[in-house]
Amino acid sequence: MNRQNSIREFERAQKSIPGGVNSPVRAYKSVGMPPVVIDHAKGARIFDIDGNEYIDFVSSWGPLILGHARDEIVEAIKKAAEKGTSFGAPTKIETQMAERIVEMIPSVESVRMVNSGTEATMSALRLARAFTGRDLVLKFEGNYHGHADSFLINAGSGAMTFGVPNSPGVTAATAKNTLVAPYNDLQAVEELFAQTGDQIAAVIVEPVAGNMGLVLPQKGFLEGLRQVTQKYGALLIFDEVITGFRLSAGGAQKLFGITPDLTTLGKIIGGGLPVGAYGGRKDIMEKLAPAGPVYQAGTLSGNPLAMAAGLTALNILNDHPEIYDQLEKKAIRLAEGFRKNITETQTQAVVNQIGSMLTLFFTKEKQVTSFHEAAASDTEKFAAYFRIALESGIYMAPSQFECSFVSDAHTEDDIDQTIRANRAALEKMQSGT
Ligand code: HOZ
Repeated sequence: MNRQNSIREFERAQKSIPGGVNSPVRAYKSVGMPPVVIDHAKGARIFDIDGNEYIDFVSSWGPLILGHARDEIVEAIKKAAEKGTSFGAPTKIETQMAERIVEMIPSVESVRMVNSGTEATMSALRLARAFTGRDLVLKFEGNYHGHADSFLINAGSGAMTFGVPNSPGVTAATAKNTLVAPYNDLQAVEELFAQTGDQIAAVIVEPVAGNMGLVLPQKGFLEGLRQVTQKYGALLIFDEVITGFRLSAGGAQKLFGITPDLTTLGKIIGGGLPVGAYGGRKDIMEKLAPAGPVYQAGTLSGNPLAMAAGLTALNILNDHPEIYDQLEKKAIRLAEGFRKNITETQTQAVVNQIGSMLTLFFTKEKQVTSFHEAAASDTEKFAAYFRIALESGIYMAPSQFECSFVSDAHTEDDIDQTIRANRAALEKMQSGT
């Protein structure tokens, strides 16, 4: 594929944007090539500025569960824009949005809109600390909760991809209030609680980890977190920025039947526009200003365009629960196709999948259930695979430590084409050509 325009554009971007990108993984550094610069997208297809077409499994890193530029969402944004783009004042649509979320997410009784997942987790932590009167937060290795200081400790996603899980600039004073346990290791959590349980304000967890590649919670892990937090009077925060409205209409918490105290949301909730939210038990949420003393604010929070896009997406998902079965069927077909190819080409790799999320790990391990197993992946092999797949028109996240997302717009043909491309890529890699 000719990508001369992308190369030129990225060179230009580096002169005025740090690293040429507005979010690190987009720079493609870990896959050893310049990034593809996007022109437009529709449905499951994305097009670069050289006119190349790809089947998209990035889905804007998760938000586009209904595919790109879904007609109903584009229409809703247009209509909203005609009425004004921002008021910094209450609107009807933000209440409709809150009501929709409260209806869909079992544990959410009250919800505050913000502009990103980072804002949601940062604000939820402040609220948890204020509510409990405690300072410590416990997070998990390889979980990523946005880029607020308290969470950039052993963090996943771009922090893991670029080997900066503990970012410079986070003070030692902040870092000492973040405890870290291995994901899926309940015993380690119980030991930390036994030592300092009376000082832990909250445990924050991705109920299904999507930022070290896809790693599923092992049986009893989430239940155990619920029990230990309850025992010690700490809050349980589910970071459902990725899993919210993706693994089910009620997120991972509905799928696994666990009720967290607070939930953070992002991505799908904005229908492709920048939205985040945090919500949960009313007695906790009522501590937020102006109802209570915990301050958090935002000029663009509840922005009418973002609310219009997000509410339209959530309404479609709420009215068409069959979408979730269809998404899962397509993702299973993809995962099984990959697994068959892996076996037949004798490639050392593991495929993790749940609902519409999937990661292909290039690893000697037999399974990937922990941060260490994920981190042991062969990132060079992944990079080689990524480049071959891209060349054959498959657009996936340029890092071993992210997920692929299946959307409502993917057809069975798209899935089968991707399985064939995967086969060809694995064969090419095995033959060393
Ligand atoms: N942290 C995001 C993926 N988990 C990256 C988002 C982006 O680069 O747009």
